[in-house]
Amino acid sequence: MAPRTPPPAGPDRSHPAEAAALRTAHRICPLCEACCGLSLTLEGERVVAVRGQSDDVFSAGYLCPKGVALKDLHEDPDRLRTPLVRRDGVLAPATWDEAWAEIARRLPPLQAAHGRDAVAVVAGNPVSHKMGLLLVLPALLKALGTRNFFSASTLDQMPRQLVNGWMYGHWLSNAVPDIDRCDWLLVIGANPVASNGSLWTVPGVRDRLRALRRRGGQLLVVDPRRTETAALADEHLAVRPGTDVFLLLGLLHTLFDEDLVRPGRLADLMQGLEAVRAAVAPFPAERMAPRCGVPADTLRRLARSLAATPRAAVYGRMGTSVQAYGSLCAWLIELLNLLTGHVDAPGGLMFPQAAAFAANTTGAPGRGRGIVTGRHRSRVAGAPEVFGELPLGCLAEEIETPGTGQVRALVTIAANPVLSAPEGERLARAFDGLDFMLSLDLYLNETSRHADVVLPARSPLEDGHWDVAFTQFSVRNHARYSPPVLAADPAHPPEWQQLLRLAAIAQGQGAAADIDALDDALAEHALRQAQAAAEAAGTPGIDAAALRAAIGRWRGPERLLDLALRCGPWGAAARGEADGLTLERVAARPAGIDLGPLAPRLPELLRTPDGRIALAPPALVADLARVAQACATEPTDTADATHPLRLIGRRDLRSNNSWMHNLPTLAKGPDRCTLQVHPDDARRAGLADGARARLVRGDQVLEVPIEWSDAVSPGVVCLPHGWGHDLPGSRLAIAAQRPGVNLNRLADGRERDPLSGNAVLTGLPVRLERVV
Ligand SMILES: Nc1nc2c(c(=O)[nH]1)N[C@H]1C(S)=C(S)[C@@H](COP(=O)(O)OP(=O)(O)OC[C@H]3O[C@@H](n4cnc5c(=O)[nH]c(N)nc54)[C@H](O)[C@@H]3O)O[C@H]1N2
Ligand SMILES: Nc1nc2c(c(=O)[nH]1)N[C@H]1C(S)=C(S)[C@@H](COP(=O)(O)OP(=O)(O)OC[C@H]3O[C@@H](n4cnc5c(=O)[nH]c(N)nc54)[C@H](O)[C@@H]3O)O[C@H]1N2
Ligand code: SF4
Ligand SMILES: [Mo]
Repeated sequence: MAPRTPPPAGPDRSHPAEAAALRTAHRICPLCEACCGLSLTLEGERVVAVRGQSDDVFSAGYLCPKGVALKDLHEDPDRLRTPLVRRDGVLAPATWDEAWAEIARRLPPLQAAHGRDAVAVVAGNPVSHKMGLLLVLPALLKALGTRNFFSASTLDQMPRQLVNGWMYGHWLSNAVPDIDRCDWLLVIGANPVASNGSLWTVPGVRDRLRALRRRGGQLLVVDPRRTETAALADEHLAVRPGTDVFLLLGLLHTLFDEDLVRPGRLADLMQGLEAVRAAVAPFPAERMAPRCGVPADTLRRLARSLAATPRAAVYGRMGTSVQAYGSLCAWLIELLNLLTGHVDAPGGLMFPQAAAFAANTTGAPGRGRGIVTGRHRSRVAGAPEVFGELPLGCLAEEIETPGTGQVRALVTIAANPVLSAPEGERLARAFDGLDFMLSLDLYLNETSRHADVVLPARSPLEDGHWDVAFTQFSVRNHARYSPPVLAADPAHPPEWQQLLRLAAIAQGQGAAADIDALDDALAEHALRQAQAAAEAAGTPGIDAAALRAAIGRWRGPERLLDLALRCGPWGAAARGEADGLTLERVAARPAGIDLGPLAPRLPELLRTPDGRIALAPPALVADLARVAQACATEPTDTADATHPLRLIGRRDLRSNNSWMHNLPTLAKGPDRCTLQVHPDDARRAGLADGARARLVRGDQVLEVPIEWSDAVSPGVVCLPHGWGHDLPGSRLAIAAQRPGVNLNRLADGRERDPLSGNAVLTGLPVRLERVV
């Protein structure tokens, strides 16, 4: 991959005095899944420049404008530096002691009076990027003991996790396209050139896609919009929003129909092939084509190419996930790859092997407990728990509906559901009805403005960093750790300590609990788990006393990381103290340690009870009944005459979900919150390019600027999510200047994929009206 580093506004090195005062620090970017290595130039405690770290073993110098904006984020005067506590209805700055005292005064009595489920937790997207949050959140959830746990996963990737779990035995056993060795890549419902990849940690993806084509490979994109990724492709297929299940069934049916099923090396590991054949039999390409808008001969041609190309992969993401058929889509995509022999094969889809924290790497190889869902259900809708979570689309009704188990208190952790979840306006009203709300956030924003106490996170540059989640989805195995770049105010506790203190309060230990003791208990717990995993794996036992002493130089998440590295596949426990990975050894190499290209991991990775790949999980096969039912009606472009258009989303390189809109370097440039409309539809509605229009769904109306664009298909309109920064009580001065509108006011929390609970966020039925 060729490094691509935009020229930063660098320091003047010709001036000796200035050059002497400068230092550089390596830092992994925590903002998106690409996990780029950045090189920061610092003068004292001031960030002077941000560049891509060209010798980074993983990202080789790539970065995007958001990485550069870490400087803006650090300096943003609106970023919270002290806690806020509501007094007489107003959120005012408070000391940490005052904030903890207020939480201790209000939270435990609510638990005592109304039960553990009365406190709900919402964890947002940045949790998966911060080791201090991700590694300590389980301790908080255990202390709270609530079933009402929600996260951004049910606005996003829960279908894929569920399918991973059912087929391979672990939620996070997620195969990623082995892009650098791939010759044919079908991208469905993803726009990695703008998003920088998802469940696929692949920095510099644009150059890697270009390289694929340069070596004679083919890139195909299935998307209702001709995206930045589609613009690079050999072929763009404009699928009708929400109809991928038909397209995928048409492809899979063709594999059986034309005798193209070749599972190859994995055939003996697979279980359920005949059940799949029977299940897809009613869905031939010719019958599916009119429903998805892609001709049958194209579907057949694609299926043949996939089967005939030795190094090929189908990659599906967001667009296929946030649909009513999200889990079916994830399953069918996996089947296409498996049945053509492209899983666990170089150039196809491969399973990363993370150096630390990967559950599919620990314990007995090749077999496990598998997953279960539905251990409990949401109180109002009866939605099943999946991966310990309830659907975020259920949160509003859980707060609003009286009765035993009603949610009366809420903790949001790096989450902004007022903008990112369905029915934002309703959620905001519901939050005002809570007895207590606590937000851990960087900002006073659309969600945290409802809180009674807001606890600020430190600037990311003040935390150490290891990607707990994304090393598990990376295109190459590697180990990189960044120590804190800048010193934090000692009075400002890191988030892991905030979570531990909160856990202590929830357990009745009060606000003055001994955090060091809780931290020690956390490490002891992890040590016991590591011991149990080693025993289950039958590997040489772990000497707990020696390990405890070895990791003792670290505290908090770093200690857990050192332990996980030592006990991981490249760790000192397996490879000896002299050669194995330890945090010290990783930290000594700021540009990272390359652990090589992805290597085959089946059957070792499997954690299903029978040690096989479950091709036909019964719940997924049964869910095809919904598709059969839909196929019983005539295919139409529009289901609803009053809402003839379909609304889809859009990501922009300079934006990140519902935040970062307050950072000057990202906020400049053209308005990003525009509604793209095909010129034919715009003319029909009498809407000029640049005009304002009313975007209507039921009784919800958004007034939006129109942007004519033939990148969207006729009948499709496209608006980014995460906007709507004009709500009173937020403190986001720059974002408020061009607030945009909240797309998710048009989403409906009841519209979900029934198996995973994932929200439907694409293909929303809407109409356009002129502003009069
Ligand atoms: N219509 C529509 N809706 C969508 C999507 C879509 O494509 N279309 N995408 C969905 C997806 S994929 C996701 S993941 C969700 C994301 O939705 P959320 O999980 O709500 O995440 P963000 O919108 O990124 O908001 C992150 C919040 O965390 C705060 N924050 C940032 N960094 C930190 C930190 O280090 N510590 C703390 N404590 N707080 C921090 C930010 O200020 C912000 O309040 O949105 C979903 N919503
Ligand atoms: N710059 C930037 N980067 C980000 C984020 C961000 O907000 N901004 N968010 C981060 C997060 S949390 C995530 S989860 C990832 C997501 O990363 P991706 O999965 O790449 O998500 P999107 O970029 O939203 O791409 C989804 C694509 O699906 C298309 N689509 C919509 N409906 C349908 C449909 O019915 N069928 C098909 N086939 N396609 C459809 C959309 O037009 C869009 O091009 O990005 C991450 N990276
Ligand atoms: S691509 Fe993602 S990880 Fe890389 S600099 Fe941009 S935001 Fe950071
Ligand atoms: Mo996401």
